[in-house]
Amino acid sequence: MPDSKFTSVGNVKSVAKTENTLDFVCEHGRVRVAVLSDAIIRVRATQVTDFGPDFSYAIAKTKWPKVKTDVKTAGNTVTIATKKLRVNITKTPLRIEFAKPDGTILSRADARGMGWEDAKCRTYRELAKDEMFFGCGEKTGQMNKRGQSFGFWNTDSLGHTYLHGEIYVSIPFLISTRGYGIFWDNTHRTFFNLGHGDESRYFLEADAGEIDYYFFAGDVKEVVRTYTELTGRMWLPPRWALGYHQCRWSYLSADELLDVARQFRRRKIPCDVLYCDIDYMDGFRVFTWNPKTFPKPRALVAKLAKMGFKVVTIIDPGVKNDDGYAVCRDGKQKGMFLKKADGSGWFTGNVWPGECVFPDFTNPRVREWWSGLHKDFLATGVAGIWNDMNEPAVWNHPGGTMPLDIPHDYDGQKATHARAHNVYGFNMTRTCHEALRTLRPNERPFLITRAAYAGIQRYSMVWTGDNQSLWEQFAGSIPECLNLSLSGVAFCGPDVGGFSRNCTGELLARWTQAGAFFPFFRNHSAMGTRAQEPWTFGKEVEDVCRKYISLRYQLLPYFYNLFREATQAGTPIMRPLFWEFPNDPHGYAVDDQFLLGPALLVAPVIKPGAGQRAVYLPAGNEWYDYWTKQKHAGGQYVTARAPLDTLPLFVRAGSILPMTRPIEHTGQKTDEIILDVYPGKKTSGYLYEDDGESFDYERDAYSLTNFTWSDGKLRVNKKKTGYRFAAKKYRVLVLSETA
Ligand code: MIG
Repeated sequence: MPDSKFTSVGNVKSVAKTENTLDFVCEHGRVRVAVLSDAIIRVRATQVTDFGPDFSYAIAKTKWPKVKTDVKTAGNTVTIATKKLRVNITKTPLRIEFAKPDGTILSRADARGMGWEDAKCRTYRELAKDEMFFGCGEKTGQMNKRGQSFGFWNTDSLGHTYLHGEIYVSIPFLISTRGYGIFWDNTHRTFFNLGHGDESRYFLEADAGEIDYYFFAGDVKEVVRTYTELTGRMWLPPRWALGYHQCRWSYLSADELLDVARQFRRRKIPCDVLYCDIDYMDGFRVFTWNPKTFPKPRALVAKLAKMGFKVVTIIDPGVKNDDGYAVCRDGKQKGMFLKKADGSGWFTGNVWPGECVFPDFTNPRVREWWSGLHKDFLATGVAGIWNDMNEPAVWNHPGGTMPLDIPHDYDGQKATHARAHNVYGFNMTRTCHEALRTLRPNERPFLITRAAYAGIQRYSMVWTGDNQSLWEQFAGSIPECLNLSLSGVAFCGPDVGGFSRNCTGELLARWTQAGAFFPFFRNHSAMGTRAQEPWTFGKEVEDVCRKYISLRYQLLPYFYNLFREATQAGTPIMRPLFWEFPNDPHGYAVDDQFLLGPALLVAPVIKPGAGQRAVYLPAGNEWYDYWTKQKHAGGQYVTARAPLDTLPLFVRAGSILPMTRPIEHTGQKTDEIILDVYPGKKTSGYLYEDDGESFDYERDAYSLTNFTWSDGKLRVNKKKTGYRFAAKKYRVLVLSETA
């Protein structure tokens, strides 16, 4: 038995109460249960005599207003009651049960409860018969994680498949369909077993450290809202980041990049962002440009800007170990890099530049220094930063990362890499975010990171790393991004077309169709694979790509609404069917379709050769086929026609989609909003507008307009009018209500 050495915390020996906290001294450790709000309970446990400092990189909100709590002891049980929860804690032995105020059980400890196995900490909980799990951050495989087990350990995983549990991002956050969620906040290697091998229980464990978890009571929406209240929410990205991005490892020179830009404009394929992957650097030295191939970065960026393109450049954590290189020399002088465990010198490891030293991003002093390095670099006018390899990937050490004993500052707490690993990339990208905010105080930053930990949404969007040009991985990107979206990271997406292996024309056409509806829309491919830009497979595929990239741009007002919703309540932009239709049980099983916001149902064609597909229309609403405008009842499968140029797409009856005429990049202004009306019992929509680039929206410089449609008439209700350049013209498109 893997758990034969497990020791639970045992019986309670004494209880003390302070404010909203109960402290239990147990036979084998201490347990602290704190009420943060009516719906959030924090549970900590330690096997040593006292708790460590209360510190977490993930948590954004540390001060909670006092909530009314009732604590009662009756016999063997202490009960904590809030407006939304009842926590029943039995004392011999200590077991925690969460229930609704009416007594309905939400979650109960398994007979083993929580405790220790050597350095490991673990909590066992009962698994209910009908329980399903979602969230868990960036995970491959099916959307419902019940019956699965996987680790959380940020891993550079080129060539990964659905069998790899540990990939780039660790967000140990679980959403249960039984009306609760759990965030397991431990940065050591973590492991979730969600009923794998034994369907009567699930368990969460970490290699070391304290048990520290947050229990959220509520339905899925409420759990995501409160989880993101605790770990923070994204800011509104610059509007251009919602456009189409084109990348390649690598465009090898300024001329090549300019050529790609010209192709987009000449072919009238909309695009906003071009990337410089690692080869723009001088020998892979971060913060430098290759003087031969990218001799005048400032001029290049300016030239592209004139054509309506932004440039995003990659920055890796590894600093070439070369004392002739200023970043390395300066960093060594100032003691910015990680040292070996025995103190005998810098820790070195190999990545792209050859032998490298690595900044300790868990040290505030190092973060400030690294942040400062962005100053000259950003003076080129580069618009955004891409952080890669920040798991961190280190090729020549076992496990492809640093030895676990490398010492880190961990914000003064001193920890080894075993504890710092999962927050290394988080802190790198956070540093870059802070640099952008400092250097460009009223400009919304754009960052893309590969590695992350819970709370990353405060600093960056996340793309899902090195996928492959395979149909199965295209299909897998739907549940992967849905779960990531439910885990606080609403702004996410895969490499469209697939990174490694060779894409085919059909796959690119289908993936671009679908990618147009993901929050992040970037085509990227690996060195050595065939070219994958939209025009590289001939006219038919190019036309399909143009059509859907254009549609994306026409839908930007709708997308922008959704991004704003994400900033406000952590609301996912792409949503599983059950987000909008929790009472339709079939929606929980559908992970080859998704909703974009409340109104659009996207059903990508994920099989080669398919000319049609079955689409499940959620119950409780009627749906219009976007292309034929034919109306269907919900709660059934329909067969959608899907020749190569047609992505099955449905609109919820009762929606008004705000759109614009086609544009080629977000710099092209349109002063007219097209309201595409799909009549239902009640028909409404809205439009959020601001300048798309500054933080003035936080100071009321935004407009919010509500629309309703009834009796053949549009009603406009201006709720907020803080944005001076809000659209003045609306054009209504409406289909006949009898269609
Ligand atoms: O070892 O920078 O996931 O997007 O093109 C490969 C080169 C390093 C991995 C990233 C990929 C990027 C590539 N990088």
